[in-house]
Amino acid sequence: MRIIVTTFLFLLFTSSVAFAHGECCLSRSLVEATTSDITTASNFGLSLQYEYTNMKTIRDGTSKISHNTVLDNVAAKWPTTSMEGKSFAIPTRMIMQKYTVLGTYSATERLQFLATVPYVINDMYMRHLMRSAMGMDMRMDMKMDTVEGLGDMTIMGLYKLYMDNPDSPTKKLTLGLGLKPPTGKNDEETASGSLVHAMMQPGTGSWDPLFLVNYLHTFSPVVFQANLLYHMTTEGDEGYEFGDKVSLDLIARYPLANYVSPGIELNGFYSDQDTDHDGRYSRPEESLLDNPDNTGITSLSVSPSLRVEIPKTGGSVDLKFQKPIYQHVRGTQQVADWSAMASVAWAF
Ligand SMILES: [Cu+2]
Repeated sequence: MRIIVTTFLFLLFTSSVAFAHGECCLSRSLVEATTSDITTASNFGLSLQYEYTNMKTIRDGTSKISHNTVLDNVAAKWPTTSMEGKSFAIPTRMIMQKYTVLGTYSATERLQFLATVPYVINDMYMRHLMRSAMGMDMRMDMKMDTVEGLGDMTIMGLYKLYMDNPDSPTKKLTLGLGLKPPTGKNDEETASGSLVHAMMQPGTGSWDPLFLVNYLHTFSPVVFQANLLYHMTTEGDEGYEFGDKVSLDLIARYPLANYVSPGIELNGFYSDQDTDHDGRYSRPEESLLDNPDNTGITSLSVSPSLRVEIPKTGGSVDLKFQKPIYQHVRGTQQVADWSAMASVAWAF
């Protein structure tokens, strides 16, 4: 039973779908972790997860806007001729991949520690609009060099404040306090020597506290959970400060058969506007992405999931698909169209 519960916890924990810094956060895995029964795990746990996020759509507020319309609007504001010419770049597609290793350790019946270590691979395709000094316009598509590396890890302590039954709680309240140290690089540069977009960097450069509240309630056989995570961002060492992030996840899981559990989630997410204190990442005249005015989002997503336990072992496999159903952005931003996640977990 312990093994199953632990596995269940891991699955929840590991069924994380992450977006770019803008749309979601590195601490996303923690949300998933704490929405699981991970807090009842008795020993150690380990999991490896893979996430794939596809971003293509550009939104202006809540409306979709085509890539070329964004460029048309920029071109319309430029002077017909200018001495030095003009250029403006927008993202046309971004693919974010992330591998995360997650470990948990139960210190006491009520206190548990967890840590996540991500490795990120970010690819971006962009379209450039250029106007020559003579007033000739040209559009050109290009792919940026891949940015990859260790991301920001997270460590967190989880304390079970209330359980109706310590052995197999049907009601449980958990509080979490965590820290995200800046283990990922945030000063990756392009071939031309300028800083890569802040949102595309593997790390943020900041030490951020994390606060979490999780409530689990079982209406047998369905397990419901509500998870609230507040990621209080601080200024990074390069002067860039990502906006504070709040996520609220509502989760229902239904054990259909012995080893199979489908689930459904509603994921609410809010991210405040970024601030580029020293202006090192900002080039608002030349790039849609490098402009803190185009940061901050409110979104709502739906995520069907499926967990399959490997019989007679502490192992399990989890699959999840996340589809945003509402996105409101500040300014004009590229948003996530969908994400997919797969993970393998072991409980010991
Ligand atoms: Cu780019």
